[in-house]
Amino acid sequence: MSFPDNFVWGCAAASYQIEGSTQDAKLSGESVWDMCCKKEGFVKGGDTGYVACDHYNRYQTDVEIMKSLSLQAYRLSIMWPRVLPEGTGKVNAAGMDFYERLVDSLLEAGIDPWVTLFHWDYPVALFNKGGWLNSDSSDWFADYVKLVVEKLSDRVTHWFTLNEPACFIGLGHQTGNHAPGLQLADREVNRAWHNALLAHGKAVKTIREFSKKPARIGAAPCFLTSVPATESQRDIEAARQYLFKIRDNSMFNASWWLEPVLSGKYPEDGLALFGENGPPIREGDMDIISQEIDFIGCNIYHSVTVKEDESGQPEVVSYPNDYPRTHFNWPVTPEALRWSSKFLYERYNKPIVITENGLSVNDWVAVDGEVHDPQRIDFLTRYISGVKEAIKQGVDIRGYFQWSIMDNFEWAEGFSQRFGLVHVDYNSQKRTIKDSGFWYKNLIESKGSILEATNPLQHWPSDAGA
Ligand code: GCO
Repeated sequence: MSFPDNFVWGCAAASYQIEGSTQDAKLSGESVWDMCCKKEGFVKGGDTGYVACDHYNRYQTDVEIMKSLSLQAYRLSIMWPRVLPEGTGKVNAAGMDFYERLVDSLLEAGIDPWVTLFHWDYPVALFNKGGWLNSDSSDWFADYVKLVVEKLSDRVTHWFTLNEPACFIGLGHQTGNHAPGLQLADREVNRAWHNALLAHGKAVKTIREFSKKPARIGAAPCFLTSVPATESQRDIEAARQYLFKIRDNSMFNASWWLEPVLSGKYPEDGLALFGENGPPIREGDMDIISQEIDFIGCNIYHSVTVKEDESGQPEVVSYPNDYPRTHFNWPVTPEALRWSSKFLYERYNKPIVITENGLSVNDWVAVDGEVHDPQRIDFLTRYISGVKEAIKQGVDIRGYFQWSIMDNFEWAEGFSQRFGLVHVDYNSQKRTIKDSGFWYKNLIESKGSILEATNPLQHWPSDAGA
């Protein structure tokens, strides 16, 4: 079996991580990431996104590289304060023009732009008015979305609302290690969360209402995913239960986002856990939040492994010290995409798009001038084989977006984590396509069939200590 003919092969990146020119003379407003980059100790080594990959000035070169790699689609995001420096009101025409030119170049190169409306670069001007805690915040977002949709929807047909609320609310407003760096109590965190859910729903409505072409809309959440320790029915059920239950007050519980969006209600176990610190739900809110979407985007990098314990409950199996890990120290769990997509599809019956997947490797330009990254090729081979397996078992997966087309600014980790298929020298801005980039090109051109030549063990290492 190969991948379906209409399966979409792409790469992803995000505005703040690659564009640079964030606080430039071109009238962009600041984002909360610009704000936090100035705080000592916030980002490793004092790195900032002020220049990053200078994609704002070099986007044509980057689109040429994407074309040379035969990408069919590219998932980009729009920097809200670049187009609306104050978050609302006056438009920065030069900023909007940048995205128009980028979209046009992609289309000329035969690459379909899939646009994420918010990937964490929140306008400081709105943060100063309370940001996601302000009850107007979902309307601010909807107004911004309307502007973008009016400008781009004659050419863009695939949209994502918010990227990873678990990160920008959970890490941004609860643990504080992402921008805007707040550590709030559960009640406030849930208020921000609820406003983000409303923003998602209003964005979906806005896209449907104003899009010039029929739009396909998804969300791109992230959450803690799980894989079963063995293929036994009991471990599979344990992994499924673990995925969907609310385990603690973290925003990384899958159901805390998915249930409101896809079922129109918060999960009971979460409401019970938070009690009076739960989200401030007003009449009508859940209808707004649960607007019909066309697919679920999955940003998945790794999973916990779960088995059924003696009392029949899910139990997390710990990874031994010698377990394979990426440069980020994330465990390599080849079955993550296979099981997560299957569990989600069985529960919600919505098409799935893998919107992010990849790994960081501390790779460098070798003496021969090339970048050899066999671990990335191996990782992608294993994970994408899991996608193939899921499709074979009937899961409706429409596309795969590797994270990321190029090395970039990895948030609080600065430039210390390289996720790209293309190496970036941040001093010279030289781009070097890595071995994995050429491999991915072959994968796309063969419609995934080069995977047939390999037979990656799905259970790897064989028993994860189970
Ligand atoms: C994410 C982010 C990306 C990260 C990537 C690697 O959506 O978490 O979208 O911005 O760079 O996930 O950590």
